[in-house]
Amino acid sequence: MKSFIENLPKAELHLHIEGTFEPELMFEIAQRNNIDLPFADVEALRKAYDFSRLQDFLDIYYQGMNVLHKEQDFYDLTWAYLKKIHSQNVLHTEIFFDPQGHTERGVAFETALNGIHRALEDGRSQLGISFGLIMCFLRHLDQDDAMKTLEQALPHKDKIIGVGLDSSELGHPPEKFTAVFERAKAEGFHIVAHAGEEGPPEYVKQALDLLKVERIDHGNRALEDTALTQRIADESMALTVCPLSNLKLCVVDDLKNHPIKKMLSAGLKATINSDDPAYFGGYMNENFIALAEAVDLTQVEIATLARNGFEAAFISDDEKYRLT
Ligand code: ES4
Ligand code: ZN
Repeated sequence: MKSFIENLPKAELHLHIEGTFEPELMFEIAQRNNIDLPFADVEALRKAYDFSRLQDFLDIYYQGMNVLHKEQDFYDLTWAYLKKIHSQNVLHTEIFFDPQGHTERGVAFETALNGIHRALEDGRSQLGISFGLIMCFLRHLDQDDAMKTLEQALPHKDKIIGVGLDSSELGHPPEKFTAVFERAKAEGFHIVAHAGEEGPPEYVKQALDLLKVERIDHGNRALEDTALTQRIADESMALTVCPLSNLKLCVVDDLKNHPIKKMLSAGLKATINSDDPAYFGGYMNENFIALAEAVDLTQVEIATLARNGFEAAFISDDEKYRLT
């Protein structure tokens, strides 16, 4: 089963590039930028990765990205991720970045964008990995701030394929961002949003009805609403599910209780993704393997989950055919 998963061609659709920041690289970049990390060493930092909810993680995640200042820092971060997934037979990746996490500390939008994008281009030419880049709005900030961020992206439509919504979910429903997503859609961006990770089914409905999402990031709590679950299945709306993230952030108490089989048997187009692999204990293969072992996935179920990743990707049918 392990080698079946390792050999399977995979597509990743839910990955925060700032969440791939391994402690070793974080210390290296902190040192060359003369920044003091509030942890003595790599081991002390890893020990802090003990979360009981999303916000516990986000506090450490934003602290970690503070050491990123130069374009090369963003390049190195992205290149390390691409090398890693290349070793795991990931052929296509659609990654998120959080521009406001950088612009609000004085790093230019283009510094982050160009560093990440240049590495993605090199990943395509040197490793054969195709990609899409999606920028997320931080939902704990207000809609005006998101709108300014969208305006910064407009000259870069050749590099950014979509917009998403992430950060603290509870208390920040999708409806807060209706206008900025309407604008983004009119400008031709693909639309996704985190919904139903910690937030109630109502937030998933708002993501569908108000933001007009094309995929739901996480979506676990949609299962609490039977009619909503049926609707998501009927619309072939993909869920980007993140098993090790769900475990580490206590969205599930045990991987054995992960709802992936319920999702599949309800007819939902579930995909498997790593979310923030440096913080949650694994990249694509580790997510597939841990989940398969915990809930006893069959080879057919594993292959379905991997195929769903390509089907739900923002690529042409020709490209899907080439990759699968
Ligand atoms: C995130 Cl797992 C998750 N949820 C919401 N926002 C995020 N940003 C980075 N990882
Ligand atoms: Zn996420």
